[in-house]
Amino acid sequence: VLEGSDARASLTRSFNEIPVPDSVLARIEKMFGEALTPQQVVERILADVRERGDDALRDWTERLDGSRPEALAVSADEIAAATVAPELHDAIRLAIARVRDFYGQQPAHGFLNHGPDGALGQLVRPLGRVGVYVPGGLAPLISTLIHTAVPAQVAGVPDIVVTTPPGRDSQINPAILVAARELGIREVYRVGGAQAIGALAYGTASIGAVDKIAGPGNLFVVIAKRLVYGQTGIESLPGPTETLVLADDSADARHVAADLLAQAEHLGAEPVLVSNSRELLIKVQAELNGQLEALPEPNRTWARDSVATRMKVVLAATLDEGLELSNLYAPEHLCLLTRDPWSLLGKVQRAGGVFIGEYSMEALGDYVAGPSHVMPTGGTARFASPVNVRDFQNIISVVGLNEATLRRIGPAGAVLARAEGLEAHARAIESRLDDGNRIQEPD
Ligand code: HSO
Ligand code: ZN
Repeated sequence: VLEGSDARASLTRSFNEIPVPDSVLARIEKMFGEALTPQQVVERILADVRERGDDALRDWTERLDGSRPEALAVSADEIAAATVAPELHDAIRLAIARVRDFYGQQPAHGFLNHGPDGALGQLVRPLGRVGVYVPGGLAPLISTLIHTAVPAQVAGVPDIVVTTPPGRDSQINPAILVAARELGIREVYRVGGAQAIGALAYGTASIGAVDKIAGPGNLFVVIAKRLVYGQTGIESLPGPTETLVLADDSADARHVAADLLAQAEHLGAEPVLVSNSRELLIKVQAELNGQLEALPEPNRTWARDSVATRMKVVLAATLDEGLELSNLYAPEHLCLLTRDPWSLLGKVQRAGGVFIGEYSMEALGDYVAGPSHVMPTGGTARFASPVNVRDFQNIISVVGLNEATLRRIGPAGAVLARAEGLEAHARAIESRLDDGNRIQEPD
């Protein structure tokens, strides 16, 4: 249990030091025969995809995911034929409808103000082509496809393509295909990891380059997104997930433990518990052990790894101090399980999402609450936001001034231009100011 300055130190993060588990380094060394950093591995993969296109995608998929898909694109027939149990199909439809409804409420329009100056404004235009990365591997994240693609669709993006790693049989989970079909997405590719990010950024014969890549991924995907930024847009850098639960003595220890475990079962997750009640911390510890043992495999192993290696438990002097620590940590999810959680909302400064009270568990937010579950991780909530409609739009500034305004503000423009030593700028402004026949005195 951490307190005071120890708690502060432990909750202070630096995004430049993404923690790399020893197991990942060992796997790299085994695979490449030398001790490379994850970044060096990603650089190699990206360079290869850039150079050899589809062949590089097949080779890396074979090497890293254990299957060699000849056709990288999932065919229209496969997408049309995919089926899931009716109950799951209904749940997919409900999730899409609720996320769509939520983002329909996000203001996303431009403005053009005609006034005495003439007109000034902003146009808002959807991006043309967006790539959605859907993590595969241990859990096929159906919901991540929905929670990334829907805000892009609400923004009006006409072309959305999905990449996701195939299973060992080269297939994509049918539920991902059903969700894609329900969303009206027609391009789905069987490729994941850094190689997928390379394909989306540079384009290959099979996969056309995109304007922006969205969606979460593992360490290699996050590094690849950082490296291709500029070649293409990046919505944010969501990586391994984390939840900070702030609870007081009124919280039900069973719920607190359940919420922490729901997060812990994600690979690489970091569960954090902060409380001003030592009794609650003790109760949660006991609950956590019991619930962990009751989980089926392989979830128990995943969750135990997160709890044993990354979980942090903090005893705060007061709830206010707890919230201060949370703002320092900038969690992806902040769950408020306190007597009066709404009273804390005004003090929340940095978090991806706030989950208030016992009926708003983060797990519900992962699926059907409404806001996208793709939220800033690793402390990036200091400067980044959850995936939203604005991520998929460009703003275009509009300047349409009239002559009277030019006369009024033009001389100041010319003065600034000369102060910058940019004579041609000053003359471009004055060429119109000097034109006494055309410009009328303002009335
Ligand atoms: N909690 C994860 C998202 C997710 N959970 C998808 C279940 N499926 C990161 O926010
Ligand atoms: Zn989750």
